[in-house]
Amino acid sequence: MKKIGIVMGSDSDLPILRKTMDTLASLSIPYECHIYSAHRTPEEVRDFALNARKNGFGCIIAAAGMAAHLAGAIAANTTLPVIGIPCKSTCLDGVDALLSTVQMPSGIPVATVAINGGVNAALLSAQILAVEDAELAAKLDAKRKADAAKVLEKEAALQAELQ
Ligand code: RP5
Repeated sequence: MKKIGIVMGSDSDLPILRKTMDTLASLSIPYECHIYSAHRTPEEVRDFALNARKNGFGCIIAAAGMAAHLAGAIAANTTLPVIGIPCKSTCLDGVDALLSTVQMPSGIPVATVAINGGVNAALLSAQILAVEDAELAAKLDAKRKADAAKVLEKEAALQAELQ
């Protein structure tokens, strides 16, 4: 199976990426996780992206806050799918990072998930790998069924309480 590459702009983003790693681990998907910043370590970001395909990655998740250029900078140097997570930092509630990540110019796409959307980034990367992996697709189906069952249990508990 191809690996998922996870890159975050700062260790202050790590709590969000822990959810990404946990979700990938729950699906037995291999990943690597790195701290590289589009602004503070641009050379490392470029090298990672340029070599990602030959290094066995199938998809890259890039998380950053503030003027979040990390996902776009990675996407500029690879044709692997790139998923951007806008991270909420101290100002503007993460809307700064959301707009910086989602508003890519034509030709260089980034699939942007919700602000702090670490879980969905992992699930979307899994769905990308599952296009060519029936076993992984079956795991994703099973997870959705389990998630639905949990909601219906809560619904049943609520209805019992309200009677
Ligand atoms: C971004 O700036 C990082 O991704 C982080 O979300 C934000 C703040 O970084 P630190 O100042 O906490 O290192 O590049």
